[in-house]
Amino acid sequence: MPSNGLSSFLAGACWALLAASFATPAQVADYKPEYRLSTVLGEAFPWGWGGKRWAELVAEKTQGRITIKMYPGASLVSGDQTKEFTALRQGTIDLAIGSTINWSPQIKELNLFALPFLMPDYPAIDALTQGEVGKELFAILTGKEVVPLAWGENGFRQLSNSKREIRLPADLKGLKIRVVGSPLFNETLTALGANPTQMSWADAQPAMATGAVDGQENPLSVFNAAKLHTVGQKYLTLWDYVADPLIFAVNRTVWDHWSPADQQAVQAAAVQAAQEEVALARQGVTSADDRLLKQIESNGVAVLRLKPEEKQAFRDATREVYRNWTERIGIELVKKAEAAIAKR
Ligand code: X2X
Repeated sequence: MPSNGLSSFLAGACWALLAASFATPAQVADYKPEYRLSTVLGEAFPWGWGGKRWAELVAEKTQGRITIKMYPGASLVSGDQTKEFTALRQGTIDLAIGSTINWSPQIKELNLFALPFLMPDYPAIDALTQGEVGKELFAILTGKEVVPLAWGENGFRQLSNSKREIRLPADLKGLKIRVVGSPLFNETLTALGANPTQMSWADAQPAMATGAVDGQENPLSVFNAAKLHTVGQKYLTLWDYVADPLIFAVNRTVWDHWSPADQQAVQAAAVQAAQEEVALARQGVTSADDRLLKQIESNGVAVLRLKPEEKQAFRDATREVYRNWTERIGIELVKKAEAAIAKR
């Protein structure tokens, strides 16, 4: 290259660099100063911890171009967690980490995880979320103006109440149990002889404190961090009847106005935060590591571990509900899920 050719090449390169450095701020100028992330539970819970972690990793990976602020308590939808998905879709919420239960009124396929006794253990959850079923569910969300990025976890939901030990369906007879979200929960608890009543998480705690309801079902991490023993929940049955995964997702319009590099950063941050969040959600609640269970017991809660035949009685009593909801969720999808679990 002749020397004047070289200098004009260098000048050209300088201009290109300069143009690029101008292009970046111009692009960032139409970014919002703050993106609002909705969660139901706050930082004391794995769910809210995961939200904080996502925000932190996004700030790091985008060098501060994207700032996420977390709004726990589903406060962006006035606490009505079953409206979260609609708000995310419409853009009132920019990002969310939502439970499959809370989004199932809008996406019937997400009821899959609430089919009673579908998933016996953690590998079963993973077989769904990390396999074909998870991909299919994400495709459904993508068709609804939402960009799903990663699967987190609330956890296996255990049954607690203030009245008595529950070992068999007959023990549930007439107990008022708070449930959330989908009518599937109403039908399951009704089939077991209980008297379910739907309300948001915000309303659930006062309802337990006043005795308006006798019991509830939530993962042990939630039971412990929310200190449900202080609102009369003295009996806890470990029955693993359903588990709710969480979905890390972004509103489509918000996603589309980010640069490809920032989209990639937000996605990588979601995957990492979700992985760490799932590990945290599973801490202390297994036979190998039962620290959380010990803590709950030390608070005076009677923790009941069911014998296989006792668990089977709950399973038998909910078979009809399982069958009915298989049709509503989609027979193909449920069959695919059952096959993935059998192969785990
Ligand atoms: O409301 C509940 O029970 C909770 C916190 O677990 C969910 O948001 C699904």
